Amino acid sequence: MLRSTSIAAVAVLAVGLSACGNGDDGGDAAAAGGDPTTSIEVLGTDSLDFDTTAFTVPVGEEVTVELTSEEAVEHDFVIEDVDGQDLEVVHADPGQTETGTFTLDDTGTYTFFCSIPGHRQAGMEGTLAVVDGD
Ligand SMILES: [Cu+2]
Repeated sequence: MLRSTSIAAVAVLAVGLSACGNGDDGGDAAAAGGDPTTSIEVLGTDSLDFDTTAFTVPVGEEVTVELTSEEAVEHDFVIEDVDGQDLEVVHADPGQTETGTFTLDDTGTYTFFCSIPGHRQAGMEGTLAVVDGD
């Protein structure tokens, strides 16, 4: 009797854990990219990196992206597959800071990248988590 009771308890615990994992995408994303923000600042470096590669933004709200390109190389900030198309938010020439905006109407995890040829392949991409603002 004792044995079957503890097996049942383990089963309940396992169900609880997996339910939590399935419903917690927003929480995981927030942990990766911090609290939701409507103001993103990102630096594209001359060595073909973004200085920050994870952001969390609220769904349905306008988000401002301030992109700075370091001295020698131009960069842009493109969100992959927004309603089936890549969305270019902002482009900055070398040494310039430019601002663009976007609004995403569906929660989920998107990928952003730099579309200048070769840059994404060099590592210029990151994760954009879109979460319920609450
Ligand atoms: Cu770039």
